[in-house]
Amino acid sequence: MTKFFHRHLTTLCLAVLGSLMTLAVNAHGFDVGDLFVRHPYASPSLEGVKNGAVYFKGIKNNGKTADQLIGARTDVAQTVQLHEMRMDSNNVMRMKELAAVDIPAGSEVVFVRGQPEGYHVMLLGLKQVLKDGDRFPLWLTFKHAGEVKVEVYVQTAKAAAQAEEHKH
Ligand SMILES: [Cu+2]
Repeated sequence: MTKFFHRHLTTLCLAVLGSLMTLAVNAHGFDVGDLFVRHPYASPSLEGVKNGAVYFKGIKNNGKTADQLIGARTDVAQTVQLHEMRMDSNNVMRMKELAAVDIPAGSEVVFVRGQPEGYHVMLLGLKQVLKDGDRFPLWLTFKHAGEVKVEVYVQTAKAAAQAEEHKH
């Protein structure tokens, strides 16, 4: 009886520990110079699908000078591009490659998934399937702050965002 109770308690403790760890991994970020890259994440990819995208909760510029995101690379894709998504006059989402994304001084630029308009880092020619729970490194290059290696968390889209998953 005591043994059973003890085991039960251990399971409970592990469960609590597990949820604390989940809390800890839900928020992650990377500093580079005056910039803070908040929570890089990507959608899981399906077998045979060659494209993916990386998002950020935001890239914040705590400095007094504007910066620009000018490039990105990762080993999981052949080509990485900076993309802007915009709704055209026919309400069709269009994706455009950008040479740079402005990160103005004192502000945070949002790169979240599931928004009709915004930015993302496009992964073209995926070399591996991105599975929920996977992590992979991504290098971001900023004009002034330089290069930073961030860790991208692969995670399933929230229900509300799923309809917005883009394909191209
Ligand atoms: Cu794209």
